[in-house]
Amino acid sequence: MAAELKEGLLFGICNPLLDMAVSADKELLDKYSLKPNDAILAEEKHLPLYDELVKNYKVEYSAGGSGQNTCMVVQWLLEKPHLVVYSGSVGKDKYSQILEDKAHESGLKTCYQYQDSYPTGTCAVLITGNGTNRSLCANLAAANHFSHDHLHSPENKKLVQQAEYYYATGFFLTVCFETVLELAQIAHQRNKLFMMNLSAPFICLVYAKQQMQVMPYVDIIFGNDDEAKALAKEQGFETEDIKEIALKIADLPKQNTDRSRTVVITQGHNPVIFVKDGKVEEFEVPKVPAEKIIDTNGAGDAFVGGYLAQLILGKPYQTSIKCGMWAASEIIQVSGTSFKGKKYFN
Ligand code: 26A
Ligand code: 26A
Repeated sequence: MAAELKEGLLFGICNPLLDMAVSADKELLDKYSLKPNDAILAEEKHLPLYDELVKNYKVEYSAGGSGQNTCMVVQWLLEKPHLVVYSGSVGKDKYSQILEDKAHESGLKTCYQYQDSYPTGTCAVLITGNGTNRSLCANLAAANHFSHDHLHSPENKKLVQQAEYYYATGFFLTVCFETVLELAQIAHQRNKLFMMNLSAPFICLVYAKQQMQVMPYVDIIFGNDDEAKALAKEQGFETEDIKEIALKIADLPKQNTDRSRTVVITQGHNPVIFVKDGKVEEFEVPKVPAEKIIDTNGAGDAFVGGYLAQLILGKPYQTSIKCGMWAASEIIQVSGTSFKGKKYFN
């Protein structure tokens, strides 16, 4: 089946980051005013955190960045090399080499922009609660210097124009809104699916304006319950009920009215909420025994990867959700955001 799939059919964009994961405690979270489950941008006050991790903790370094995680999962599941093209900005250093090696090992085609004067971005991953909580604090560095013209070279333009599916994380709105909007408009003109992730509560709050400007182009939106609640609060939905919120997100203005917006909200071990054509459905999450959970870092990204792989194969959404849950359950049973080697059989 995968043999018939065309190279470059999914184009993804996000911040490529090297994850620095540690097993942490409340004291460390408190010291840097971090919540147990969150994803934020590092501010001035967070910068000493990275040195502190290196000095006082056992750091596990691994390829991360939300969008690259998702794109690699799609590659692992569909196997044929270069089905997915991924872009974002990195430095010319050891860290970007790790990210690139990992990406290429998965079969992902990278279309990185390389920065001369900035190091590759990193993300502190503080694991607490026996693996069930992860606090992410990203120091974007080179990733923040992605420039809009990167995708305008003849070579990269071709990569963008050949895609059948587009995926941008909400995280990338903090870096280059123009590029997200342009990809959304290209997808629209070409009548291809444009998909996004809410990515983090702060995106739904601080970047609400950009998020709402691009939302009319979004055919499928992914997110978790915390993000959905943040969006609901910011948009004045006046409800904290995830199903109601999901229905309202589906009903936000849409450019292409020929197909409705699909909304997929994950809630950790609680059911996945799915909205399509004005109908809301719940999907139970298979239990993962507490002793098997190593860390939930990347669970949401893997879910999206599993979902997209089945979407690309033309499978019904029920299969997409099942595969998303399966990929997420694999990720939470390993450290980091990789599970290469195992295969999903429907
Ligand atoms: C702009 N921010 C805050 C971010 C991120 C991010 N990826 C892109 N931009 N903050 C955390 N991540 C990544 O999310 C993955 C887990 O879902 C981490 O690098 C981690 O691999
Ligand atoms: C934390 N616990 C107990 C969990 C999970 C989980 N599945 C089982 N137990 N936390 C996350 N997941 C899976 O990852 C997706 C994205 O968060 C679920 O499939 C969830 O939809």
